[in-house]
Formats: sequence, structure tokens, C-alpha cells
Amino acid sequence: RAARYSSTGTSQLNSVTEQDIEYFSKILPKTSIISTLAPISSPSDELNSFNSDWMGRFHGRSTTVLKPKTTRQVSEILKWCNERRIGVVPQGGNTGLVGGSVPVHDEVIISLSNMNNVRNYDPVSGVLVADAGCILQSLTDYVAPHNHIMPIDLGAKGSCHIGGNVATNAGGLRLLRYGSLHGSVLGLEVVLPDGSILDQLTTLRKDNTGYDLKQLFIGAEGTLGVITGVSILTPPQPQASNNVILSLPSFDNVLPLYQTVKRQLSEILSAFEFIDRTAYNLAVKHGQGRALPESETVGAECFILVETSGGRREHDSEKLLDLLESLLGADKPLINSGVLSQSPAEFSSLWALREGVTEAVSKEGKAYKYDISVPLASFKQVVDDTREHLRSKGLLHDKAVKYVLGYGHVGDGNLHLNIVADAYLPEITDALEPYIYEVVASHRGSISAEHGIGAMKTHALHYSKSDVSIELMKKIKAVFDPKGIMNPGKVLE
Ligand code: FAD
Ligand code: 2HG
Ligand code: ZN
Repeated sequence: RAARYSSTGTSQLNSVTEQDIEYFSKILPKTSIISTLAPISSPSDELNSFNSDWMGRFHGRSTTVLKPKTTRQVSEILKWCNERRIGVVPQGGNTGLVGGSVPVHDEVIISLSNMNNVRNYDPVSGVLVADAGCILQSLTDYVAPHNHIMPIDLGAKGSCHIGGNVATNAGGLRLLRYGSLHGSVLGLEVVLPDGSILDQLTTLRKDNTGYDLKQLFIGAEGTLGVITGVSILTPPQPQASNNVILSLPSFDNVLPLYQTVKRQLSEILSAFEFIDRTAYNLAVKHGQGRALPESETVGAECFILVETSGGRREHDSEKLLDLLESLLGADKPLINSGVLSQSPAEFSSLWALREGVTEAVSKEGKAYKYDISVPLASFKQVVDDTREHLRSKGLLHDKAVKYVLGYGHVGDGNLHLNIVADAYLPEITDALEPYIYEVVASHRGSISAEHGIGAMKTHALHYSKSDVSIELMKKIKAVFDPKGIMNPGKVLE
């Protein structure tokens, strides 16, 4: 499948040579360079983890990883690579799910992992300015004593970097409440391919001085420059958070339930997340959170996790209990039952059943992941149709596809369709694509709601973007990166 991952740009790019390593050794200490080339010569297995993605699906052949500590070092590296036409892949926590963080060929990997300091924090405004390589969880821990939280939360929080979150415009579990990073990121520092430093690291809430350039880097997946600093608005820690998992007899109840929950919980609703029965079973099987009591799951076709975050515990609990009572007391109840967390440990355990599905799936087998925006009413149909489609191709059995499951962010209209197989096989890919992309296009949906295009979907961009849009994207790319060194083969073919 080499053609799928090749890019027009990469063919004109040069490989790293010993002369390049000599130059990098003048900028960085030797401990910040991993290379199989002289004069460094690290063992090649040190490179393996940087060359392979989280799913073990995408593999690059980079000979060299550079770990700068300062923006100035990033600038000097990029200036050199641009002059030498060497491809560059920025890498954060390497948790991306679309093959964007590993090279398609032998590009240099710039790992941001050594740029991990908080630069400034204002507990009054809640504005945090941090190096791009700070791990999301460490930032959450940093602002916690100031009674603030990060506006973003996701299952990969223990490894992903804030720079990677911005580069992918990651959505996650708090988007319903705090909106996307396009709103909460106030400023960025970015090193452009020619080495110049774009300092837009402002902390202003309001700044209407022409084009908002930083927005272009949010979701650009490292194709326009290397993000080195992020200024982000952190919201106050909610005084009270509760959650409940609701068991539904039928998927058809999800939409009316969402309407009811929104109406009754109004301002305290902070998450409304969906897992189908298969996703739930896999989460339980692989120890992600404690299984719900069996009596609560009998006859459940799917589950909804509802979270509330508000200002007063008694008020929020009362509202949540009222909701449960009215749901269960209805003539035709939309839910079979609800399991309410009673302690911080139970709160985390309920969340783990939803948040841990990705981890569970990776323990079960190899996952084909489609992260799509389609109308909420069609979530189940899309999952069921995909399963039947694979069955009709003779691929639904132990040696090929084991599970087809759906979960995701109902409030954001974002379905995670996962196909779990024994191994990545070309016949499965051929059965899934363009099938799924055509389904998405028929709904005028998006082929990537939150994970991005990476290397995986460059060939499919046209299912969600018009020719005019793609042409404009190419022109923008050419303005920032005329030599095509930045993350070649990603986003644009
Ligand atoms: P990487 O994987 O290292 O890189 C991702 C992309 O960003 C690559 O294209 C890379 O080149 C680019 N990049 C990274 N750092 C920089 C930088 N400093 N400058 C320029 N470009 C850069 N995603 C969601 O949206 N929502 C979720 O809920 C979610 N949950 C997840 C749960 C799990 C268990 C896992 C494994 C992944 C999940 N993801 C989710 C996907 C992934 O974690 C996010 O996309 C995350 O934001 C990637 O951050 P990272 O630091 O690991 O970036
Ligand atoms: C989630 O919402 C993440 O859990 C990951 O976006 C989804 O693994 C996936 O497909
Ligand atoms: Zn998600």
C-alpha cells in the first residue's frame, strides 16, 4: 500500500546525512540526538518507538530524532532542514490515531518532549502559557492547586502533549462544555519552516487585529510549522461533578433522551457520551472501569454517560436525581436503569468505561478507526450497516474482523466507528474504503470529526472538502512551506 502513504512532496526531499548530524550536534547536546548515522550512531531499536504509531499501524524509516529544548534550537534545526530540503515530522506524545506523527519515509523527527516547562500562569484570568511539549495531565496537575482545570480532557492525557492537542485540534470529553481549542487557545508560538519564529503567544481574550493566523495552526497536524508554545484559557474547577451511566433498551431512545437531559439539566450538563453494547463489553473485558451490576445491564442495547458540573453539590445532585426519577417513572421509560456514582472512585470508574474503550480495543486486536461526524440519528445504522457489509464480504470471523463497535460524543455529533481485527489486512481495508467514506459523504458528514487526516486519509479528503477548499489549502501550505518539508504526506496528498 506504499502509494497510499506517498506524497508528491517527499520525492523531492533529501535524506539526512552524516554532515547534517554534524551540524545538529553543534546545536544540540549529543543526548538530545538519536541517530543511526555517524557521528552519533545510536542503536536502531531506540528509534523504533518514534517510527511507529500508537496503534502499530503506521511505520516510518527515520534515521534521526532530534529533541530540542528551546524555541531557538527548533528554529536553527528547521532553517537547516529547509535549506537542505530535509523532511521534518513534529512529534508530541505520539498518541495520534491517523498516522500523522510518524514519517512516511525517512524524515527527521523533531520530538517536543524536552520542551516541557510552564512559562507563566495567571490564576486570576486562568491563562496558562506553556511549552508545547508539556503533557496534558501534567498541566491539569499544575493548574489544580489554583482550582482550575484544562479545557480539554482525553483518554491519552497521560502521554499526549498540549502542542499535539493543538496541532490535531483534539476534541475529547469536555468539548460539550468548553468548546473546541479554536476558542480556548489564545495564542501560539510557532517556528515556521524557514526558521522564523511567529510569536503570537498573546494572553488576550480579545484581539481583532486582522487575520487570526494562529487558527491556521490549530488542526494543521504539523504541516505548516512546529508549535513551540501555547497560551490557553483554563476554566475554573467546577465545585461539584457527578456522573451516571444510563442503560438504554434501544438506540432509538438516545435522541429523545438527549433532548430530555438537556432540558432538565440545562446549565449543569457537561458530557453526554455514548457507548454501544459491544464497546461496553470490551471495556469490561479489558478491565477499564468496574462492570456495572448485571441487573443494570440486562437488555441494554447501549449506554449513555451523563456528567454534570456545577456550582453547588446539593443543587446538582437534586437535579440529577429528579432527572432519574422522571426518566424511570415515565409511562414509556427511555432508560432501563441508571447507575449513579457515589464517590470519587466510582466517578472515575464510570468514566473509565467510556474513556477506556480505545485502550480496550487495542488490547483486543488491531483497530481500523473511523472518526466521523454524521447525524446523530444514524449512529447505530452506520455501525450495523458496516458490520453487515463486512459479513457480506465474508470478513466477519475470528481470523479477520472480530468486532464492529460504535461509541463517541453524542453532544458533538461525533461517532467513533471501530473495526477490530486480528491483523491489518488489505482485504479488510478494501472492504472498508471507500465504503465508509461514501456513507459519510451521503450524509454530508465529516471523515474526520476530531482525529485529523494524518497519513491515513489524505486520499479521502475530497469526501469532506470541495475541490475549491482543497486548492485553497494547498495554496496556504505553499505560502508557509514552499519547499514542502513540513510533515510531508500528511493532510494533503
Ligand atoms: P502526536 O500523536 O505526537 O502528533 C499528532 C499530530 O500532531 C501529528 O501530525 C504531529 O506531526 C503533530 N504535532 C504534534 N506535536 C506538534 C507540535 N508541537 N507542532 C506541530 N505539530 C505537532 N483525540 C481526540 O481528538 N479526542 C479524544 O478523545 C482522543 N482520545 C484518545 C484516546 C487515546 C487512548 C488515544 C491513544 C488517542 C486519543 N486521541 C483523541 C488522539 C490523540 O491523542 C490526539 O490527537 C492528541 O491530541 C495527539 O497528541 P500527541 O501529543 O500525542 O500528538
Ligand atoms: C475517544 O473519544 C477518542 O475515546 C478515541 O477520540 C476514539 O479510539 C477511538 O476511535
Ligand atoms: Zn473522541
